[in-house]
Amino acid sequence: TPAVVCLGESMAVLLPDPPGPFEAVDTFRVAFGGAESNVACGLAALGVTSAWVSRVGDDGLGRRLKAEIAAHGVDVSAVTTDPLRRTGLYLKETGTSSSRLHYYRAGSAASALGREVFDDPVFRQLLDGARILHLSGITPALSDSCLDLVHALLARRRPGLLISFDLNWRPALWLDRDPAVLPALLDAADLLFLGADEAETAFGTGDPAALRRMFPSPATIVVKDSGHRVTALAEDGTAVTEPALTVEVVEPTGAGDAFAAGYLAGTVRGLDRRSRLRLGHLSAAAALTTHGDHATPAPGPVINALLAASAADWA
Ligand code: KDG
Repeated sequence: TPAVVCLGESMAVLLPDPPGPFEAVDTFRVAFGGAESNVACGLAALGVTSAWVSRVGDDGLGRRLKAEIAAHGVDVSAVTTDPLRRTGLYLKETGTSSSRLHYYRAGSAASALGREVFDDPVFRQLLDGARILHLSGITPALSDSCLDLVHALLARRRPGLLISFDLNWRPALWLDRDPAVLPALLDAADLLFLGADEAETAFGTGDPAALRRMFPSPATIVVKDSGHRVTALAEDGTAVTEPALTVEVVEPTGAGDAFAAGYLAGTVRGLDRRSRLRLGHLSAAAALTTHGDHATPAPGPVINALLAASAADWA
C-alpha cells in the first residue's frame, strides 16, 4: 500500500494560452491542480508511493482529472464520484506580474466529502497501510462536512501514523467561514508546513520561533520565509535552516506543494532534517520553473549529489 495518503479537493485548471490577462485571452489550456494531489504527484515523481483521496463529479473533467493524476503514478482507488455535484474548477490568470487564482468550486463534488469516507473499506485499507497522512488548511475551509472530516481524521488516527498539515492559507475560501477553527487543527498535526507570509496574514506572525510557541504540539514545524530560506524547528527548539536554490521563476503556483512532497519523500526515506529540506527545495525548484502546478524533478543521481553537497556548494 502507498506510503503517503493525501486527501483534499483537486480541480480542473484553465490556463490562458498564451499567458495573458483575461480581458485579452481567447484560448485556455486544460490542466489540473489541487494542493494535496500536487503533493501526491510530487511524491510519485520522487519515487515514493502515494495515494490521493477525494471526490469528483460524474463529468468529463472529473474523469480526466482522476486519470491524469493516476497517470502520474498516484493511487486513485479511493477517489469517489458524486452523481449530483460537479468537479470544481479554477482559472489561473498568468502572464501578469503575479498569478491569480479564480475559483469556481462552491458546492463542488469534493466539498461534499465528509466523515462517511471512513465507511469506504478501500479508504480504510489505504489509511491503515500508510506511514503519513497529508492534509491542508484548504479542506476545512470547503464546507462543514469537510471540516468535520478533518476533525475525524485527526481524532481517529492510529498510533504511528504521522499527520502532515500544510496551512495553505486561502483567504477567499474563509470569507464566509470562521478561520478560528484552524489553529487547533494545525496544532494536532505531527508535521506542520507554514509559509511565513501566509502565517503572518493568518496568525499575525511569520517568525519561526513565535510560530513554534503558537503551535507547541507538532514534533516538527517547517517555516518557509520570504527570503526563500526554510527552517525546520523541532519540539526541543533546535532549528535547521536551509536556503533555496536560485532558479528563474516562471510561475510559482504549486511550489509549496512540491516543497512538501520533497520534505515528505525525505521523511519516508529516513533522511536527516537538512536533507529533507534540500529535497524539498529541489522538488520546489522544478515546480517554479514551469507554468503548470508540477514538474519533473532532476534525475536521481543529480539529486543525490546535491543532497550530499557541502553548504558552500549547495547555496
Ligand atoms: O498550492 C496550489 C494550489 O493552490 C492550487 O493547485 C489550487 O488547491 C488549490 C487551491 O485550493 O488553491
